Amino acid sequence: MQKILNYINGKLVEPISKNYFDNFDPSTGLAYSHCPDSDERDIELAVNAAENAFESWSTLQPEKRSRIMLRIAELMEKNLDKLALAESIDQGKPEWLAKNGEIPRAISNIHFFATAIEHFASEAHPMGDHAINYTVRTPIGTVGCISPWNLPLYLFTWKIAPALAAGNCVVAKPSEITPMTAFLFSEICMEAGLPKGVLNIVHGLGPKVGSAITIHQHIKAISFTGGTKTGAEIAKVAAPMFKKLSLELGGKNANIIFADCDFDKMITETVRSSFLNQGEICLCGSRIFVERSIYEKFKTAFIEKVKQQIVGDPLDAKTKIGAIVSKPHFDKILSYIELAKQEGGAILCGGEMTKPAGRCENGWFIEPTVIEGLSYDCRTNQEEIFGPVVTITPFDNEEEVLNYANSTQYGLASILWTENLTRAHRVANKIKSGIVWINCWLLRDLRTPFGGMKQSGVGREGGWEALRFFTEQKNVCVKL
Ligand code: TXE
Repeated sequence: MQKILNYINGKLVEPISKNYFDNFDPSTGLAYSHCPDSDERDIELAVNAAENAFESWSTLQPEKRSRIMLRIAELMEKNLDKLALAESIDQGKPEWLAKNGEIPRAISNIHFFATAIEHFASEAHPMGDHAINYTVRTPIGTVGCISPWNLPLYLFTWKIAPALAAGNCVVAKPSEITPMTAFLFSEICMEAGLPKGVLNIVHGLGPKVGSAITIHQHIKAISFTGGTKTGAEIAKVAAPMFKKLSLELGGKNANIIFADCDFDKMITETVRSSFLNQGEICLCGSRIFVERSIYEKFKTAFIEKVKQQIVGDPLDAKTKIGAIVSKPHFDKILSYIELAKQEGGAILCGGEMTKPAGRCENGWFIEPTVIEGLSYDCRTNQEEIFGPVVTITPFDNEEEVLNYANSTQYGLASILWTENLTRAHRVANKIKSGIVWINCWLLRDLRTPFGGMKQSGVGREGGWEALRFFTEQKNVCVKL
């Protein structure tokens, strides 16, 4: 079985403990590689390597850092098929999705920040002919990036790219559930000539490796994407140490459908926003609210389309919904379907695990599930399920649906479907989420701020926001 290795100080190395745990292919339910079970000693090595590399990396001219990062992006492009296949096997997502969506986006992340840093400017505030202030932005030092399992390389690169471009050295921890593409990425960094110690990737369990990053004195900032509970644990440790924190946490997003929407476009996109990547995207619209006058029409058309979604082998081009990432997560989703039934929900389609024939018969698959008849404030409608499960609920007016939409502890994203321009802006203005999509979903411009309100997180990623997060500012006031 293939052994994944840590990437520390420019080399692929075993964890100090020499311990590994199994890494599973969710489509077969079988272990297929070994992941390092690293601990705080490996983090110590990684932090030392990062500290040693910092002086030369942070003082390298931005265009030189940019050139190395662009070389990484080129090599990722060259390895697109290999990375996509690895992501699909490791995560369970359809290979076509990894190949057409996520890996290209991971490449864009590197490319985007590699070029952005060449245009990153600072501000000056002249005080007439009396004095001038200028603000310098400098890299922070060693920073920690902790990423999740749902979009493994995509979210990993989304964090490390701005951190590196800004001149920081990084200690990164991919999810232990999906470590493979970060490992392949470390090989690419070596081939691209990234100086040793600039990026260090330490694999292992969250409570061991993740918390060793969080607590380390020399790690000055932490960028984290994952569950809200984990985010709170990280904040508890990091805040009293005065670390900079960017937390991208869970979501329970509303998809609000008004009767005056473009119905066909809305149905197609709503299937996507419900079930893409098995519903394991923090931006999925898992609570669907439909204006009562089109509720029955919506229900019929939606269920018909959902039933056409093929659940099966992620490597099969016809598959729309692949495997659920891990056995514990599979069990968690099924337990929420049970909860929905107990809460009085009616399962309109799906609701069961499924076993595709052949190679995937022991994999972790769940049918796309649509539930109705639940109150907006029940647990099924308030807690993040993070799987192929949506609820549908009718509403009568704007005020009512805004109350439903804003009722959760989360505030990451929302989706609105209406052809009424005034209504679109009015509702967008009142909705409490960091991102609002009107008549579309997951249309992303990397320059825009990305992040959530309430318990969906703290801070924003993307564009200048990310480069600002990964730099310290200093104001210099000169008397003229
Ligand atoms: O995520 P965790 P889990 C949600 C989703 C899911 C739930 C739990 O609802 O069901 O979170 O998923 C590392 N200190 N999202 O448990 O644990 C961990 O190793 C430092 C939403 O798998 O938050 C991994 O690298 N780090 C989400 C990362 O944190 C720790 C994406 C995320 O894992 C740690 C994933 C600790 N104490 C899950 N414990 C999104 N918003 O996109 C774990 N980690």
